[in-house]
Amino acid sequence: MADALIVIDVQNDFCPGGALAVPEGDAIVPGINALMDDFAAVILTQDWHPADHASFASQHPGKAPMEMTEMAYGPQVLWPDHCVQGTHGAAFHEGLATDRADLILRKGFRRQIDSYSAFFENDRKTPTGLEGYLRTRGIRRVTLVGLALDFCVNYSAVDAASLGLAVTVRTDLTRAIDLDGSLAAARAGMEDVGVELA
Ligand code: VGL
Ligand code: ZN
Repeated sequence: MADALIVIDVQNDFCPGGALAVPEGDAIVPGINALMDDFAAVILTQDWHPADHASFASQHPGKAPMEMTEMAYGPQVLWPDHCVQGTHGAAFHEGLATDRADLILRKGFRRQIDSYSAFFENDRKTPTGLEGYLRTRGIRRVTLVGLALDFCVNYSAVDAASLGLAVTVRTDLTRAIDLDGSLAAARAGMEDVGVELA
């Protein structure tokens, strides 16, 4: 049975100095690189937004980053502009061993829908295609690492479990944003659906 390592959003904007910096986001890079050789498949995800993405507070007059808004699909956190397509902030951290990746999956490219998960966008319906990729490669077990634990790693892990994959999150190779208790909620939510937090 083939196992995949899914590396979530290890991009400059989520590392110290970036637009949506996760504390110590860069500290996990050497450990992620070292893990890659243990897996039959390595998949990198890349948050990849148009400059006018609806998840950006800048698109909502009177709103500030980290406030909430209502999208067609429900509540949505408003973020600082980040991971804009083609920018340095959207590029992978320069230390990440990107050559080892079999697949680079971009997400969040539809202006009206954010996409935390590597499997389904935030409307919880629009697929990214990753499910089919894994299935057709015969991959039934995935290990997740990357940024941020309480948003994109969390949503990806819960979706992977809901698709029947065996899911491990190497929490030592993640870091969190921790917005209003989001980290504790994410840990509990992952454990509820059988994600192994290692
Ligand atoms: C992420 C917020 C907005 C993440 C992406 O990678 O966790 N968080 N876009
Ligand atoms: Zn984003």
